[in-house]
Amino acid sequence: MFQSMVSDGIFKRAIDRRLVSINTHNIRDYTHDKHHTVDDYPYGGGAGMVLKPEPIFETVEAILADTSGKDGAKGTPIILLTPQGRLFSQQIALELSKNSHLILICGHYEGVDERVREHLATDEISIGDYVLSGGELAAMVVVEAAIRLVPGVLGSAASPIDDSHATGLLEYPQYTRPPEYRGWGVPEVLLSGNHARVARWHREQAVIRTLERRPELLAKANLSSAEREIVDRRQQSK
Ligand code: JD8
Repeated sequence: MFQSMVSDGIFKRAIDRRLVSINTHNIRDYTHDKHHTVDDYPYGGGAGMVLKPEPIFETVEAILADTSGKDGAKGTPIILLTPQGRLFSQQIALELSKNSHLILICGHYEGVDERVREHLATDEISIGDYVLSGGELAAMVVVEAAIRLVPGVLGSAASPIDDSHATGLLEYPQYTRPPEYRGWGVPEVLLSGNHARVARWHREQAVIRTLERRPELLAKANLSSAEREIVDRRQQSK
């Protein structure tokens, strides 16, 4: 699964330029028995299996031993992906992006022995309130959101500072040619060539769209007093 992240797109470019690297480690390689056992029955009974602590501790300790000499490796976050973790956000992605190293632990199908949370993980993250079969996709979401905030990864064209959720607002509506499609036009202001008017319209549309779809985001957004007035006026007329 992780191979798909590194084999194309902006990450391949970032990896080729040595801005970032992604390594995967199989806990099965850190077992000592003939069957490479990574799971066992839950104490006290119940459905399913539980990932044993030893292979997870030994995998993470091997990674830490390998990175301990490197710059910034001290205090490397050890993140367990779990539905019980704190809810992932752009703010958390930004915090994580400032670390030189991150270790993510993802189980598949099974739960993880509680001692991994208690004595190994430094952080527990969930990517949302829905059920996945494993932590891999969640780890990929966290890695993707954090990596694109590493300086230089996106190049100069796209700035993550302007991203929706970085501004705290949803994106404004976008259009491209043709100017009329099946009778549906493009807002006149976008064809006007007046950059100041266009910029005002973008910002206003972002505020209106956020108000209509995700009003709870507006509490944290940085709005000008004029923009606050747009919001207040619309909320009163409802
Ligand atoms: C890690 C195993 C599946 C856990 C039965 C089905 C995150 N937002 C999120 N939703 N789900 C996960 C997630 C699910 C996981 C694992 C993350 C490892 N499962 C199992 C035990 C109980 N379910 C997630 N982040």
